[in-house]
Amino acid sequence: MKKVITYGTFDLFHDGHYRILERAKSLGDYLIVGVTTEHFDRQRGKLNQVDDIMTRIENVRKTGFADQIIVEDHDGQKIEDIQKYGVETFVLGNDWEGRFDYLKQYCNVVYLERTPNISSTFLREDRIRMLRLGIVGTGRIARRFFAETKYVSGVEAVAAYNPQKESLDEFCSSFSLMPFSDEYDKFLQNIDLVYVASPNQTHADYVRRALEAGKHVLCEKPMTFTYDEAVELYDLADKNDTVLMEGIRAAYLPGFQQLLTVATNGTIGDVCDIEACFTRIGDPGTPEMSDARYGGAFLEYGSYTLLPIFKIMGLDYEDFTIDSILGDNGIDRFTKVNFRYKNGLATSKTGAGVKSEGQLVIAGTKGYIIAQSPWWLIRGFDVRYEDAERVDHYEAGFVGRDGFRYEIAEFLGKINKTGGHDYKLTSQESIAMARVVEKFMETRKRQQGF
Ligand code: C2G
Repeated sequence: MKKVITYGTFDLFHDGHYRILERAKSLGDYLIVGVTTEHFDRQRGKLNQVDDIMTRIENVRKTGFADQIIVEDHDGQKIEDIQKYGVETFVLGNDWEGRFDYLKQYCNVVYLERTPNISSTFLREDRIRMLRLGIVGTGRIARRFFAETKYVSGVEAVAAYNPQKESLDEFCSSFSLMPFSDEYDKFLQNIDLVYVASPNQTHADYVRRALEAGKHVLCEKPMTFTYDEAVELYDLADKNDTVLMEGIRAAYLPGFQQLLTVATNGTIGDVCDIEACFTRIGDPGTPEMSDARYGGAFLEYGSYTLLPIFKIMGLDYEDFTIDSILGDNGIDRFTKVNFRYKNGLATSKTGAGVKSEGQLVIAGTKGYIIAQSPWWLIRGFDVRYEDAERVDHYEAGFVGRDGFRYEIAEFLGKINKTGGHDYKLTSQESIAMARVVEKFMETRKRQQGF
């Protein structure tokens, strides 16, 4: 029997998919079709799928060409499948020409001509309106963010806002955006959604005004400095039927989702302790290194270190304490937050102008998870046990440099209601973080003698 294999996402099943399956089948007498999981697609940078995997499998089945349908969920699986199923011919469309030539040592590799003028991307864009994005703040992070918007379909950055004209003009002329240096309301009229990346102390006000104008908002962390304000903003978003999301990038990366699964599925037993550390020695002039009111270690990095703690241990802690060491300029140079839960402990450690091992360690009764720096841009982690010889390594890469595209895709998924239920970073978790931020601000103020 001559076995042929082909793979794909097969999202919004269309004629191009039908035709490749038809031709693949005719190259042999038994066709195996590998349908990708959402997790695998996210790792390889396909972020906007509409159909879930069962729908995609069903659509392949309905063509009648597939004798066997399998699921593709990891890199390197093609080599395994070819050997496991005794495949003679591997088929893919010629948009992949050359990319799978390394499989020639196992079987024939055939690239068939792609059906012109049809693709899942066209169909997706047809279904969803192109959304206009405005960026508030034009500093370092906004630049990195802008670059990643190009990789998410359905959104286009069109305008930027910054009261500081010089920075604004430079940003807008490099990226061909409409500049707005005053008249925030007018800026809002030209867009559908906002990314707020201005200085920390300005976040909440920009967010509120955008929500009031009915715009969807993605805001850099920390979104607010107080619990009440966080509640108020999420309520406002609800009331106006808009999406509000705090931009804690780590939450949206595929590797972080995998880490959460392994931390909670019994692999390491009961979780007893979490230690999350993020430190950086930045440039002396940057706000995080010099702004005693709104900069410093915890405000800059604390959202990251609180994230795994709240995701894994939950929000029902019994108590928490905060301790900081201040630098000469008044910023918190190093801050430790200790949580006590009924059956566990957790520590967040952040440093600005201090360097420590930036790792995430999750201790359990059967073993522990260790994710090395930069675990907030996670690409993999280890599980270790009492038996030091035994180490399970998990790889969960992502495409792009900064992980922004996963956050943007999540934001769009929520707006277009294609992203499913909100679970990666819930409003309750974001509000719980604001409570810690509020207490931190009070503690630091007392310590600074303000
Ligand atoms: N295809 C085609 N004509 C089109 C569109 C797609 O022939 N107009 C083919 C693709 O070349 C691919 C198959 O249909 O062979 C599935 O396409 P996608 O669903 O886009 O999946 P893809 O990302 O190409 O998956 O492991 C996954 C594979 O490596 C590729």
